[in-house]
Amino acid sequence: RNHSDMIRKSKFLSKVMRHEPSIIGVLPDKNGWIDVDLLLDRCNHYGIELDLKTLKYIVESNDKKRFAFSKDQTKIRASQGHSIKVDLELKPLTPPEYLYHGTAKHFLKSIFRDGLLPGKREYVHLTRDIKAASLVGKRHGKLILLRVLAEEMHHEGYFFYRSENNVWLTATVPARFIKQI
Ligand code: HQG
Repeated sequence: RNHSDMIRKSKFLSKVMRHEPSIIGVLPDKNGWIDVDLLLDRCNHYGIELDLKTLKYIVESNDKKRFAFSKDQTKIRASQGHSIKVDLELKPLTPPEYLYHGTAKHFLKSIFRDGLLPGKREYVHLTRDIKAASLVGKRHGKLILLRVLAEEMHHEGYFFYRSENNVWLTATVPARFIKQI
């Protein structure tokens, strides 16, 4: 299999399942699920060649496990990162003491003024893994690593969720819970 072709298809699937299902004319259900056969059919019509075997390969080999099949394997969705409104049916959890968020220097002033905001997405994305946070931050510019006092936020009544692929999600992070590291 051609690696860069898999990456290209995986990015296309992220776009469809997280942000713009309408580009191929599918409508995810309220929990974000799309029928697998329909997805394959619509992708092929759109010009993205995809069969079930390749889709399964993309799901399994994805570096961040971005997609998940339903239990009965008939549906698929993105595990996090959505800008479309989806109910991922995540239960609130007690977070670890610290979570990390990678961002860019040019956002810092505004982050320390307004806190971390979800922007176009449904949630602010946080991780336990400093390395993963660094990679995310670098995509935006000169890397800045932020430590979020997650346990303290939790004690003050803020809700935390963890996606299927272990990304921590919360609505917003007020500036007083953020420390630059
Ligand atoms: C920043 C990856 C100014 C925020 C990761 C970020 C994640 C503010 C950018 C997922 C701000 C939004 C999400 C404020 C936040 N003022 N800037 N008040 N509050 N920002 O792409 O977290 O590889 O929407 O720091 O693992 O970078 O795509 O979010 O820099 O899960 O699967 O606004 O992307 O997953 O950028 O990334 P994004 P993100 P994938």
